[in-house]
Amino acid sequence: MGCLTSSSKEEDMSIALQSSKKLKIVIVGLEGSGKTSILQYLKNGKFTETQPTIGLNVESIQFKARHYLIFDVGGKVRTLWSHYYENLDGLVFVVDTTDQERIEIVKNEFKKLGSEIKYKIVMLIYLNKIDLPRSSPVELCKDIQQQESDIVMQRCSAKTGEGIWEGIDKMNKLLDHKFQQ
Ligand SMILES: Nc1nc2c(ncn2[C@@H]2O[C@H](COP(=O)(O)OP(=O)(O)O)[C@@H](O)[C@H]2O)c(=O)[nH]1
Ligand SMILES: [Mg+2]
Repeated sequence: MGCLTSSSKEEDMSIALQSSKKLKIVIVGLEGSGKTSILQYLKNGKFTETQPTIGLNVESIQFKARHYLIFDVGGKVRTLWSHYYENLDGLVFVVDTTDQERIEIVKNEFKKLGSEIKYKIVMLIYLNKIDLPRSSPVELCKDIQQQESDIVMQRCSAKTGEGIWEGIDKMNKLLDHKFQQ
């Protein structure tokens, strides 16, 4: 028969408590990187053609015992991203691995996150579009502020679904650690 120690009971209790509330996640990334496609995949379990996002998409999704409220902020006006950075439980940063032309912009935007988000954050970086032959490896350097944060990376394709659930699972595990502390 299984036996829980008091500390694991407390851990289970704290996970159960925060599972019942919706966790706020924001997806950012350059326009066309695949943010809405990833969100649609998470919502519908399959790829759906997207329209350019004007303003904001918000979806509520459940993964394991956790409820996420995910904000997909249009990539065109990048200064708007920071309006969503308050009280975040996690941030998803999407990179188009086929877009070599804008890779320097991606690197700068990633670094900027470090100075704009002033607290330790759980972050998932999706390296998207790996189904395409021109997909190449991407390296991102952390800003000093980001050294503190918990960051995981996942190669993925919103077209085939490869890596999409693995990414959320990695972020979910980081959140388990965060709420156990
Ligand atoms: N081949 C491929 N195309 C993708 C992938 N993710 C997104 N796309 C396409 O890239 C374009 C932009 O995607 P979208 O999700 O609207 O990007 P957003 O502007 O970041 O929301 C669309 O034509 C998508 O079908 C992917 O993983 N593989
Ligand atoms: Mg979009």
